[in-house]
Amino acid sequence: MLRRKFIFNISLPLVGLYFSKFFKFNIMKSNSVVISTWGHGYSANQKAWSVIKKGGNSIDAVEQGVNVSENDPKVSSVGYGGLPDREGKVTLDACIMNHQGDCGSVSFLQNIKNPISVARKVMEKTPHVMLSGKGALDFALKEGFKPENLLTEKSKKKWEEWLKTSKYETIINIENHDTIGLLAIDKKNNISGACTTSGLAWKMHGRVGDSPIIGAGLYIDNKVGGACATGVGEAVMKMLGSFLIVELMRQGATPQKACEIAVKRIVEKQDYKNIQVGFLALDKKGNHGAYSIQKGFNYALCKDTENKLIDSDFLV
Ligand code: SD4
Repeated sequence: MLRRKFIFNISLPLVGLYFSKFFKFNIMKSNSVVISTWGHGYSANQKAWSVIKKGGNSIDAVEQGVNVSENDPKVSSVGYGGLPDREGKVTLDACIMNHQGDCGSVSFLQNIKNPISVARKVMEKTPHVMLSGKGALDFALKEGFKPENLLTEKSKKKWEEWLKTSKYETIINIENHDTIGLLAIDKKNNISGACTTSGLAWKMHGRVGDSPIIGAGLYIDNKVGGACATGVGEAVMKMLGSFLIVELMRQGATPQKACEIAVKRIVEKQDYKNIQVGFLALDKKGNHGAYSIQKGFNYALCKDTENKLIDSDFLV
């Protein structure tokens, strides 16, 4: 009798502990989120989310997510089908950063459809952060990437049309500024980010924008969160927008407030009338922010299994 009572007394708390753990596990809310720039981010999010849903890492999610835009010839600002420079050459910039603070980047890369995957190889297989131009191409070929012509018939026609006037101007929110920046938090609560682009259409041959520059086009700090940028890269490179946003969040700003401060920093110092810049930010709790200079910036947000396109708030 006494023995039975003893077993009952010690087993009851153990059973309680077991169930409380089980219950806690079930109610523990995952901070998993995927967020990316512009309308084509929707399909990229879907891919990234499918990786995260299966328990995959955020670095795989961001790479495979933006690969979708890189591979899509209808997206005329990223990878295959990207609009060329003034000489009719498609030149690509990309960078990637993981939760451990490792990063890789390629700039002025030609003939390789998936610059983000080359950037990841730079991160994982070289002692460097950034490879550029012919060196980046040689490295990609050595790693088994296939060379291909990235100029589609449609992009070629647009370039030939542009050549008739050869007028260079940045046009707000049209497809010459649709870089994809994508940030993701996985089930282990680790954040990674990727940013990939063919850059501004009709740029000078050799021009590199903000997208492959760590701190400008993208920045991740697993203690704080991440940020990415789209729009006229020159404006972002002058103030390292993504780094600034992460540092503002570190000091306590919400992701939204941090994006707003970054946009204000641009307009205080630069002529912003004819340029668009948009920022996205994510903190480690899964809260997001988005803000742009002008109307027209949108983004895709995937959270709790819902993926939706949202119009960003803007300054002017
Ligand atoms: C660049 N930031 O090369 C890129 C272009 C871009 O949305 O973002 N387009 O300057």
